[in-house]
Amino acid sequence: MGKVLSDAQVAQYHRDGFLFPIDAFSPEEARGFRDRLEAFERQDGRRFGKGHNFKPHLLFPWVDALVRHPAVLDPVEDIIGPDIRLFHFTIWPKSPGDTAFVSWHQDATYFGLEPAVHITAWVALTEVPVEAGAVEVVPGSHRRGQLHHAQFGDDSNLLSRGQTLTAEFDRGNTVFMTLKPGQMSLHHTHLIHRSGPNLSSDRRIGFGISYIPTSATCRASMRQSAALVRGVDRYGHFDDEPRPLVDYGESERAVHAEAVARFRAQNAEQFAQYEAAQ
Ligand SMILES: O=C(O)CCC(=O)C(=O)O
Repeated sequence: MGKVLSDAQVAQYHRDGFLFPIDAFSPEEARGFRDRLEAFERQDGRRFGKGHNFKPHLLFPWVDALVRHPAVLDPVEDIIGPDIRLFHFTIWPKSPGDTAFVSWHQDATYFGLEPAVHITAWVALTEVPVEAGAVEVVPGSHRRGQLHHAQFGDDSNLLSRGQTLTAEFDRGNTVFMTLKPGQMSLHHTHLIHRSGPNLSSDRRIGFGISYIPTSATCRASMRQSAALVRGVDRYGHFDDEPRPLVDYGESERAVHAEAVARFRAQNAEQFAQYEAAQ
């Protein structure tokens, strides 16, 4: 038995590459998160979306608190151990009726992490039924390791590089990770997954929070930053990121811009190396 997951759940994660639903927050708390996010969107005059959806935990103290919340971190710790850094964070919003989708992919493809032990906690801020474009996964596919991807330009694809799996895989046995507001799923960095457009009448919003054990390294030539969210770091592979003190403050925006620029640079480098190796 781990902190919160049973031995059977941990074994299930290792066998299938995903686990859901996990109750993290109450529906009221999830509504509160959504309200704060949407209040900021109104104030900012734009909605979160592709190109503008990375690392919000560096901008907003309430998001920083969420990514460190035991309800999220305890199940993560049960899988990757007690010393945890937050490597990446993507807000995944889909409006009703728009064409936004996510192509079949494995998260590890351009992350350059070694070993590939990265895990994503996907926290639902809204209802996520199948028709809203729930994340669809291929059970056990993480055990195949890194598979071949190619880049396809499509503005509706929420993946920044439009990376799409080209390897063959079994589509006959997929699972939709449907969630209620406040629930979350966990998935492995090699798990094959995607999501379709939102055909429901409400927005579908998820926080994709990607954690690594502090022992993991990143191959990038530019040193990366990653927030230490639990435990201690005996390795020093990443620079720390300061925690935000006020919503969208000037120094918060500067820290965020620098961290995102570093992430984009490493992502571009991994992509170039990946392409050159094909
Ligand atoms: O939210 C989505 O539709 C896709 C999420 C995803 O690809 C991820 O969290 O890795």
